[in-house]
Formats: sequence, C-alpha cells, structure tokens
Amino acid sequence: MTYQNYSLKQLQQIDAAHHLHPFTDHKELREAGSRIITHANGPFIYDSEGAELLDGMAGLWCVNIGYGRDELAEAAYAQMKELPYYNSFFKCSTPTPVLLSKKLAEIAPKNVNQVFYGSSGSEANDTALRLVRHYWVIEGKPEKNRVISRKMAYHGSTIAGTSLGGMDAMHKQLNGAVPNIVHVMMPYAYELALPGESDHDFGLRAAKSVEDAILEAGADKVAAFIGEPVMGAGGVKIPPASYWPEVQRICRKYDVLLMLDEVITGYGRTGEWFAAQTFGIEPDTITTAKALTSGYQPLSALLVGDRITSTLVDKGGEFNHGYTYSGHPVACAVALKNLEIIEQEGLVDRVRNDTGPYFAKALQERIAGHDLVGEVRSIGLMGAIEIVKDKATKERFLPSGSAAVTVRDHAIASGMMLRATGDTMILSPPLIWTRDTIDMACERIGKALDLAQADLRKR
Ligand code: PXG
Repeated sequence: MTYQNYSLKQLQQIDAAHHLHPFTDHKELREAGSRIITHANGPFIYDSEGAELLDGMAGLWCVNIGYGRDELAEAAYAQMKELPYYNSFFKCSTPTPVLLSKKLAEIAPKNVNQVFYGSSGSEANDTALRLVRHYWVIEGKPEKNRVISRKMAYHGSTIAGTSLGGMDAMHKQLNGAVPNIVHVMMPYAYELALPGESDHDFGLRAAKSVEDAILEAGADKVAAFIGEPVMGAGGVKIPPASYWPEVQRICRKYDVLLMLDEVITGYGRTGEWFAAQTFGIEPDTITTAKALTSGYQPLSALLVGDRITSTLVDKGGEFNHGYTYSGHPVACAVALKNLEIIEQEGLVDRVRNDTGPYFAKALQERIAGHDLVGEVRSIGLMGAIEIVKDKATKERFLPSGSAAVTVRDHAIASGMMLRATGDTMILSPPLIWTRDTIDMACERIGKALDLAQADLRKR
C-alpha cells in the first residue's frame, strides 16, 4: 500500500488540504487532525499509530460479520475478473443481482418479494419515496402524496433523505425541503413518557400521533408513513412493543402505506433477519443497505411488498428511475457471500438467543448502576447508554452533548470505539461479538465512565 510511504502527519495534512468529510466541522478537524484507521481484523480496528480499538459501532452500523473476511475479498475478485460491471437497464441483467434478489425474497417478511438496488441507504430512500408517490399516481390518487415521518428520524443525506429525516440541524441547512413531508413525535419513553405512564400506554400514545397527522391532513392526502424500527442515529430509541403493531393497524385503517427504514436494523441486528419480524409487522417497503454487504461494498436494496409491485407491474408502465450501479454485479456477489456467512455461522440466531440477551444483562448489571448513567437499553446487538448529571431527575450536563463526548474520548483512550449522539452513547457492534467480547466492552466502557465522571464532576 502506497500510504505507508507517508507519515501520519503528512496524511493528516493532505487530508486537511483536500478531503471534505461528512458531518464535520472542517475548521475543527484541521486543528485536531483526523484519526487515520489503517487496518482491521475480526472485532478490532487499528489506527496509524498502532492503537487497537474494539469497534463498538461495526464501522458505522454495518460490518456485521467483522473485519478481515477473505471470502468476501475473494468473491469480489472473482466477480471483477468475470464481469466487473454491466447494467440492469434496457431489459438486461447479470447473474448476481438475480440470485441476491431470490435470497432476499426468501428471508424478507412473506409479503415482500421484489428488490430495487442502489448504492446507499440514502439512494434507497429516494427510490422508496419516488415509488410510493408513483404508486398512488398509478392508482388514480395523485393527491395522496404526503408522507408522515418522525422527529429525529435519520433517513439519509440526499435532499429526499434529509427531508424524510427529522433532524433540525440538517433541515436548516437544506433551506427548503421536499414538500409534503410532516414529522410526528418519536417513541422515546425515557424523555417523553408522562409521569406514571406505562411503556405500553406510551407506545399507543406515540402511535396515536401518526393517526392524528393522518386525520389532520385527511386520509385521502396521505401516501405513507416511514420509520426506522429502532431509531439509530437519533439515539437507539427502542419503541415499546405496543407501538409498531398499532402504527400498522392505523396505516391499514386509513389505507396509508407502511415504509420501514431498516438500513441499520436489517440483516440480523435485532435477532431476526429484519426488525419487521422482531416487531411482527408486514411493511410495504423495507429500505436496507449497510450490513447487506457488511460494508465491504456499497450496496442498498429497497425490498418492495407485493401490494406495490403488483400495481407497478400490472398498471405502471416504465418507472423512470434507476442508478448506473443498480444491481452492481460485484457488490451483489459480495452481498451473497456475506449472507451465506451470516447463515452458516448462525449469527442471527446467536444474537436472538445468546449474545443479545447476554448484552442486555451485561449493560443492566455492569453499566446501568454507574452514577453517570440514567438508563441503558438494548435490542439484539444495538444499545444505548444515557449520560446524565442526576439519575433521579434525568438532568443533563451542559452544554448539551458535551458529557457524551467526554465519555467517548475516554472510551477511545481505553481501547473502545463508541459513538456519542447528543447525550447518548451508542453501541452497535459486529454480530460476531461473543460473551467474552461483551465482557471486554463493558470493562472498557466502565473505565471510560469512571474517568469521565472524574472530569465532569470537576466542571
Ligand atoms: N437510513 C437509516 C436508518 C440510516 O441509519 C441511512 C438511511 C442512509 O444511508 P447511507 O448509506 O446513504 O448513509 C442511514 C445511514 C451515524 C450515522 O452517525 C448513521 C448513518 C449514516 C452516517 C452516520 O450514526 N446511517
């Protein structure tokens, strides 16, 4: 690798001179210099200084089978030699997206049998928005074009993704969103449940906000509701069990399509192939990306339910939409191998029956009691730790978000890569984590919390 001819300092200087990073204050980055990750193996990543970090985020919620899998490199190599690229336009196809589509139809909820490919979750959500609006046009109801989403939702960074998402800071910079998208409350009991309100009742109340938005617009104006089964970038917000079945009931009652964004939850994270199965719902679209290839190749798959596809096929004509890389043969070859590995190693069952419950128990027993921790929660192998100043009142440290960054910095110094969002620490590790890895993570997080507490109490 040619980068080895460069010192860390040189790489940082070149990075600052030429590379605009996602979601980054570039002035700040230029002062600090970027952390350069050079290689990785299994559950560990290594930086250019040789520091080993346990990767609590699976890259960015994606490297579900862990790093250093030769089989994926070999699948890509073999496919590149045989056919590096051909398109899926003009009635052409290539073998790997065909076989991948069959596999995805097998593992998806039973009403979902067709796939539209892109290269990223954002693209897939763009496709999903185009598709549901087009669906209602073909159905002769073009005025049914409004989409209901939620505050703090993350659906990507394109204009459609940002508009669907509910992040204020992103909307501000958009300075003009895609019209006819509204945002309702999120199912986040820790901050939004009323005193004495049960989880069950809170879930129903949060679902009711979807019904209220439908009634306010008029059901004949509403195309769809979109949500992440568990809000990811917004802080691993896990809805009560009552929420999703009630949202589905409401959508069906008013003939509103149900769109799930499983870019984070897809491919095993919650202990089923899809969180739709964990929550027992049958959505009309499922957006997936990330762990479809365990991040080894950029690839997204919008899984489309039978209701939409039968209209599209029977009455739709040409759907004027698609990407150069829709169904990319190399990315699809890597996805096929990735799913084969997940299956062969029984990783989804392991999350459901073993590591998921062990992770939940470890967080409860070893992290929840810490003075800085207001709540821990998890589902499968995705979890959150709420950082608070006062456990009883849930008061946060000021300025908002700063305490979680302090915890994160100590975690990294203690050999643990964690993500901080607002005042919440997030974990979304590779599904290859074992009980031992979970123990190692808890030990390092505990140490980081102790060190952060010493700092924060001084302020
Ligand atoms: N939907 C969801 C639910 C996501 O989490 C996207 C769509 C967009 O996918 P692409 O591939 O276009 O990035 C995502 C992506 C974070 C973070 O900081 C999360 C994501 C992306 C970048 C950062 O947690 N999720």
